[in-house]
Amino acid sequence: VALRREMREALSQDQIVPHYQPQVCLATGAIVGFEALARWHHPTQGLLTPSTFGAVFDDVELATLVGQRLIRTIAADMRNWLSSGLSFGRIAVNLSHAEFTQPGFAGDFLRTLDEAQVPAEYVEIEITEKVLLDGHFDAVSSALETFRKHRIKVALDDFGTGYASLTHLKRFPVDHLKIDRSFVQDLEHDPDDAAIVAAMVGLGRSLKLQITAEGVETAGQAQRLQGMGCEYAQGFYFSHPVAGLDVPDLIARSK
Ligand code: G
Ligand code: G
Ligand code: MN
Ligand code: NA
Repeated sequence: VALRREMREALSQDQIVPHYQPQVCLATGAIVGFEALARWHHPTQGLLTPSTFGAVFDDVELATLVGQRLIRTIAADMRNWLSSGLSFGRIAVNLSHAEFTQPGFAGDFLRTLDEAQVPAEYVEIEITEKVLLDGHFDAVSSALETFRKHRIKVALDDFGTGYASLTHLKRFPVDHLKIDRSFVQDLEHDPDDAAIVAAMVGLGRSLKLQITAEGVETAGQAQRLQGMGCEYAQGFYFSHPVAGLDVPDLIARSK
């Protein structure tokens, strides 16, 4: 209840903003896109990550309000970048199970992009297995179909951490697997983790999915991943998430 009041206040003061973390091609180092991550410019506590306010994404009303604000800001950022001729690749937007329960959600999302004159194909959505498990099978399926009809790619986030990951790959249309960072962090030292990641990469490749390893923090991890046939990566080794204003610089420096 306190969070609800605080979050409404935060939205009215424009304190909720997206930051952007690059996703890179391991072979070339080129930035192929960014993941948008919610941040709260808290008036007294500084810049907060969803570890402190992520509960908003579980509440239908708050998730919808915050989600709408974020997508509007992301669309405005993308419009600016497009207008200045910047090639930023694809922007991945995290969507929660709560947002999918709202009727008309996919249509509203698409309308926001359209109003900003941002082609939908520059956007990707990231969902976790929780979205797929939530019992709203028909609503989720039809939203995903709508997104994909507009050439929005669907990424499965935190891949490997759920209990039925393989079933989901069969039942839902997914384009992109994001290997959870819990498997990546000890990759160089734990042979079991290395075997698991190699298997996930092999699975993704045989299903012709894009594969991105998350949470890459060292050159050694990047090298091992590339050796396993993983094409893309994201993590502090390449860059922390940055404010929208810093995205053009980051792209310029990566060239
Ligand atoms: O940025 P950080 O690592 O703190 O993000 C923590 C978690 O919060 C991640 O799992 C991420 O997917 C989730 N998250 C970040 N931004 C958003 C958002 O805009 N919407 C939703 N639903 N989840 C988000
Ligand atoms: O669950 P999701 O993949 O959306 O989570 C992304 C979160 O992971 C963000 O909060 C981001 O800040 C964090 N993150 C991004 N790169 C790294 C990294 O290299 N190491 C660690 N520990 N966290 C990372
Ligand atoms: Mn994510
Ligand atoms: Na993840």
